[in-house]
Amino acid sequence: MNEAVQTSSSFTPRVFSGIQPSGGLTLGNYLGAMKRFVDMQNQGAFQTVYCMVDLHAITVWQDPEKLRHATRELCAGFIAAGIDPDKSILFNQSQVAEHAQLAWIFNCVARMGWMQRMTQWKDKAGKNQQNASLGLFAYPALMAADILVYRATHVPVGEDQKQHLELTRDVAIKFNHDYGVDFFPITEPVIEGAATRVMSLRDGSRKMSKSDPSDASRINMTDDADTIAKKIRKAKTDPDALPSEADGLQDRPEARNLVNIYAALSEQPVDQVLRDMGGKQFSQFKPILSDLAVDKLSPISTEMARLMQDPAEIDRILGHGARQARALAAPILQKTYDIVGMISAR
Ligand code: AQP
Repeated sequence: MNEAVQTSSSFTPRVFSGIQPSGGLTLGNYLGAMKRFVDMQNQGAFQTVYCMVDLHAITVWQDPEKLRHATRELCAGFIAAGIDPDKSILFNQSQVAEHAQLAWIFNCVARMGWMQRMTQWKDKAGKNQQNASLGLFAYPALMAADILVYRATHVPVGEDQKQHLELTRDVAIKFNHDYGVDFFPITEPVIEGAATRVMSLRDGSRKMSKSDPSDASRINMTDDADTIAKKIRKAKTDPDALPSEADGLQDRPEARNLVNIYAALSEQPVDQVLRDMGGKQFSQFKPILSDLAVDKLSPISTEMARLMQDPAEIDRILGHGARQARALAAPILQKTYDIVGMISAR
């Protein structure tokens, strides 16, 4: 074993996670990911590293100006939601070349069969896989590099990213095994809370997504109060009243979704929400949910709009974060190159 390589017991407790600037932030991104990023930052038990994964976003076509705008808006969203650039490292992926460099190594570790099994690849490539980008196919190897270039020990994500996290673990295990080292940690996914999978407001079987063609399917973090209220009012539901216990939500995906959103926004367990709301019709529950959503989301969207008035300041924050990120990533990449057998400049 390479002497310079630390063992897993010495891994610094470190959180990494990212969000694609592939459109505007949704309530799903906020509850499934960003709100929990803030919690982990504030717990103080981890060093926290958060990234706008612009290299991931271009695995499907992005208009360049819209991509730049979405990246700045996402950064504003992180800060408005409570990420403090003095407490967390906050940056965009393309400014830290080590992500792409480690991804190449992992392209040579991961197997074609692993990638072919990824449900996100199958969903996004659809029936026309031959015409999908090579980057979309290799997406999970870049994601493994994002995480392992910091030797992150914990990754908060929504339920949809569970399979990619498992692949990250497989990459770390295979790399460690192939080279006889204990260099990369076997990262723990952190998938917790009532809103690990926020569903579309129009179809309780589909994930709420920023790239869904229907704007009515999602709440955007930039939506104003009237738009939020209208989308919740029009959200698909069923004719029955809310149950008093969680069992009563079985086979009622739209009802379960709205209850989960309420539970996550109000930071209460689902059981408690149903004890309070059980028996109410949706005509009564939806306005209560709207008021809560507006109450929680409006301060964030107002702050995002304020931050977006000064794009130069956002770029400065991203540049500062990228320098901090590179300082962590560069020695880890260098050690990886040493392990693999590359001769580096001395
Ligand atoms: N609906 C969701 N419920 C809970 N968590 C969600 N996340 C996304 N949608 C939901 C979590 O948000 C983080 C960032 O996701 P991403 O931007 O990297 O990509 P994604 O998962 O593919 O999200 P979208 O909104 O569906 O993007 P597009 O439409 O571009 O593919 C992740 O932690 C994710 O789990």
